[in-house]
Amino acid sequence: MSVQPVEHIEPQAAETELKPPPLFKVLLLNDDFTPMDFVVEVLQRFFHMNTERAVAIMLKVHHEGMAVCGVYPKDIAATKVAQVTEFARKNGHPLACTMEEA
Ligand code: TYC
Repeated sequence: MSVQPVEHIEPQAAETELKPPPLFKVLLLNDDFTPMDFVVEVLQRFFHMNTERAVAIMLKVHHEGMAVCGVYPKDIAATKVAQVTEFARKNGHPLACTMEEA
């Protein structure tokens, strides 16, 4: 059996083109009950923000209704949402965290 020259088996460029994986924004939503200090702790613990940035993002959510906490590949974004939601519920707060395609 003869080996085919590679130019005869190479797929079309369009078939092999690799798209970058889609990214997802992780969002925090405002509510009337979750304490501001708790939201700041969430942003520091799960999104690795310093205090100044965490306070700024918390206040953006408080005044504007929502803010982006970070942008990640899908599985990492989903893990952040799950971790934040579990942490909030375990502490008795209704804090809402969601994700949407960037
Ligand atoms: N609005 C809340 C309060 O006044 C604070 C808050 C900020 C809650 C951000 C949720 O994602 C949030 N205690």
